[in-house]
Order: sequence, then C-alpha cells, then structure tokens
Amino acid sequence: MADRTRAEAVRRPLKVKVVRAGLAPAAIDEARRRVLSHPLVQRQVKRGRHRLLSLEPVELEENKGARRSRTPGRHRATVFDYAQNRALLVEGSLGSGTRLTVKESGHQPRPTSEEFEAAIRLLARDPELGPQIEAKRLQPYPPMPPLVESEDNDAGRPERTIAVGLAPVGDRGRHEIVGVNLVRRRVVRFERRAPAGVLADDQLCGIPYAQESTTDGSFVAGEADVTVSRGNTVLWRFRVRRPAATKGPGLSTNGTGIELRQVDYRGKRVLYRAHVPILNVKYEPGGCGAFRDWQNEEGKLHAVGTDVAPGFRLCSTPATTILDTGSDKGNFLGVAIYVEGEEVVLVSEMEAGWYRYVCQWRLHADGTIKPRFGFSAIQNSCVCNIHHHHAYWRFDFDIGTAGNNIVSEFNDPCLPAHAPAKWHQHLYEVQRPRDPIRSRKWRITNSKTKDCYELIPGSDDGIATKGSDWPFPRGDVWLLRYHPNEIDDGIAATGPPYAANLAAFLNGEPIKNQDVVIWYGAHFTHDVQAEPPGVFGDIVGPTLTPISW
Ligand SMILES: [Cu+2]
Repeated sequence: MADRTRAEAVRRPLKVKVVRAGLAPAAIDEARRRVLSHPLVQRQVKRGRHRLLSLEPVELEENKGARRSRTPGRHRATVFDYAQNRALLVEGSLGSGTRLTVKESGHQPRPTSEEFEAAIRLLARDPELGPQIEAKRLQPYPPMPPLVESEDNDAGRPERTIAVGLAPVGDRGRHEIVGVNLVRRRVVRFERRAPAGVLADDQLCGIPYAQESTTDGSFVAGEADVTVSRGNTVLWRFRVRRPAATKGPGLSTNGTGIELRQVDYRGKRVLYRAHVPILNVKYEPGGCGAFRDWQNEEGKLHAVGTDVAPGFRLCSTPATTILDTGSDKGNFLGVAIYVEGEEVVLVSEMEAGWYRYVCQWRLHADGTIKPRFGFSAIQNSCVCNIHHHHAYWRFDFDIGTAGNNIVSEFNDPCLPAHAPAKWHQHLYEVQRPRDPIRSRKWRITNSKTKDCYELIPGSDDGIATKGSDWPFPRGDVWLLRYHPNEIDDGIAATGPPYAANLAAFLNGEPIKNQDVVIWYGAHFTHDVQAEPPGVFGDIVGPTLTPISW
C-alpha cells in the first residue's frame, strides 16, 4: 500500500475541483432590497435615519442523515433605526417578500463599514479633528472594540456610538480613539485619548494599515463543493464556506473562519463540521483589556488564479497573507485554494478591528488534516503590549458515522490510575489539559469499523493553565457529546463577557459510542515588539491524522 501510494505520488499531481453550492449571492442582494422598501419596515422607521446593517439566511438545524445540507429559505435582517436608537429584526422568506415580521431590539449589533464611513464623514465636520483628517495628519482606522459606551445615556442604555481610531501620520498628529454617536451625530472624546480598556498613545506597533475594503461583516453567500483526486481516486470530498458566509441565525454568533462540512477521506466520513467558532484576546495587566473577536469579516490576501465560484479562487501558486508578506495589501476577498506538494491548502485572511487573522486548512493526500490559525495586527497602541490570542476549533468528528464514536487518550509515562496502560477511554464529557510531558494525544474511533483518526496537539499551541492570563483561556481540550445547539457559546463579539464559555456544555453526559464533538483551544502569546525582522505574527494548530482507514 505504502509503495503504491508513493508511486502514485510520483506519477500524478493532485487535482482539485471546486463547484459552487448553496445560496446564490444574488438571492441575498435581492432580499436586502426587498426588506428596505417593505411597507412594514418603512412604517417603523417613519422616514427617520436608518440603515440595513445585515441580512443573513436562517440556517436550518443540522440534519446528519441528509447527504447534503438543505438551502435555507428564510432570512433575518437587522435594520438600525437611529432616530429611536434601536435595532429592528426583520424576518421573512428569501424567495418572496410578502410575509415579513418586524421585532424591535435594544441590542447593539456590530457596526458595518457603512456606519464606519458615516462616522468618518461626521468627524470631518468636527472643528478640531476634521481639518487634521483633511490634511492627512490623522488617518482613521477601525479600532477595538468597534463600539464604545457613549456618555449620552439619558435613556439608561447605550446609544449607537462607533469607535474610530485616528492614527498620526508621521509625527504631525496625536493618536486618539474617539466615539461617533450616530444617534446624536456627535463626537465623543475621552480624557485618556481612548475609551476604557484600550490605549491610544504615541507608540504604535504592527503593520501599516492599507485601508482596503473587507466583506464588512455582512453575509456574503459563498459555498462550494471541493473534490481532490489523483487519477481516478477521489481522496477528499467536502463542502466549504467562505468566512463571510458563516455568521447568522443557526450558523454561528460571530462567524467561524473557513468552515468545512461533510469532510470525507477516501469515501469515508471524517468530520461533519470543522471550524473556529470562538476567538478572543487578553492583555497582560497594564496593557489593554480583553476582546471577543469575529471570524466572518474577510480582509484581502494575495491570490493569483481562476475564480471558480463566488468567493473561491483556485490558485496556480501559493496564496500569501499578511503573515507571509508583512503587508496589509491584497487582491482577493474569500478562500484561496492551492496545491502545495502533497497538500491542498485553503486559506483566508480576516479582520477584527486592528487584528488580522489567517485561517488555513491543509489537507494532505495521506489523509492528514492540519487546521491552522494565524495572528497579526495593523498599527495600534494596544499590541505594543504582550497579549494572548486564543482560537477554539470545534471538530464535529463523525468517524464513519455520527454515532458509535469513542475517544481514547494516550499518556506516556502512563497515568497512575491507568497503569500500566498508556491508552484509556473517556466515557463521559470532560475537559482535558494538554500535557506534552506525557505526549498526550487523543484518538477518535468508530467502535464498529475500527476506523480511527488521531488528534495530536501542536507544539506551539500552549497550555491554558501555564499562560500568564490563566484562567482567561479556560482550558485546552473539551470532549463533548454532540448537540445541534452547541455550535458556539452565544457570546456576541461586542462583549462582555470575553472568555470562552465551553463549561456550559460540560455536564457529564456519556460519550462512549456516541456522536462526539471535540473543542481544541490554541493559545498564542504575542509579543509584537520581540518579533525578529521578517516575522509578522505566528500560526498555530493541531494535526488530525488517520491511524486506521
Ligand atoms: Cu497579537
């Protein structure tokens, strides 16, 4: 077998086929137009200032029995009514706009690029800041967090106030983060030059901001079916979503990066779904505070190739990101796919305020999957301070079938309770620390077929309890029973809270011969000022590899 595989490798290159799937982007655009002009919505906003912030398909509950997911028929739109400082949640059918329901909400959704632009237009009229922006002494940039608590708070709840960073260009301006209250159309400034929990001082660290467009955090349809083959042998088959198509009702709270579904290797199911639903960052005391990030706002990477489906580019050479080039510039929003040696690589770049994230999946011809997450930033004051990034992958393993999966753990030296055995099975839900001293790793096995994948921690993935920000990271590995409503912890990116609440899923359920989900947290301590020349962040992640297949 090994010899044959090697011979195949020499003979033929990997072939990648990408076919558009799921919703057409036009269906979303059409529904957006219908919502804004609908009489019910118009009646609510009464010609006051308002804006459509987002429109997302309502995803149907996962059906593991179905061969392919069904296309959603309904949407939820969020319209912001500035006159009354409230959000309107508009639900309806994607096909026709006849029956809409409108609910109001005091929740402040994440701002869009359009709102950020509107905030900059208001800043231009500010007598002190306007001329400095006009003269390019100050460069506006999207900071963290994206919304600030406004001081205008007569109604006892925050008014919609967009955070705008103003970075000095050269040594002619003074760094500041301001709020722009879109309800009162007023600039909010802070004594410390920045809202609580962040910094805007003279020191800036990170890569210069390229001011390029992003997918804005709004839903952009982009799904595809990917087949990787060599000769007549299909090695990989899976469904993939671009990051901009991963946030919405039934999908996830903040997006999940590049999401893989129904991943089959050599005709057998490995994973039902694999993604990064939780991402956060915590600063050392005296730096900045903590943030919950989002994983659906695509930023530009550099990719040369053919656009094979909306949001998917099949590349002739490896795509490059900010981690490779140290440049915030790019030419493509979406998922770049390319072959590198024996691996097919899927990669996207994402933005959350000043953070830059890289999401990558590397699928080897031998069945190995390397999920990767990278961390970088454009210029700001917070990242001059040491901080800790945490990415939490959710691996919904369905080895062969959804059920009949078992999880065992390896320790060498063995655990006293299991001596002399190096392997032991986990019967109930549990949170497990990584333990490189014992070379700890896990196997997910189908108890009937004995097909098996191993989850091997990455050497740079950190240990939650050893980090100086413990207990913020909460843990390393969670072995859980599958539940369709446990896709993420439901905490919106605007926070608080910021820490991952996976403990909510941990209630002692049996996991033996069940449908098992493994959450894997990687912890990366980022010291931007200590990065040697040519290093622009770092990338982490575990290895998933077939043992018996
Ligand atoms: Cu960082």
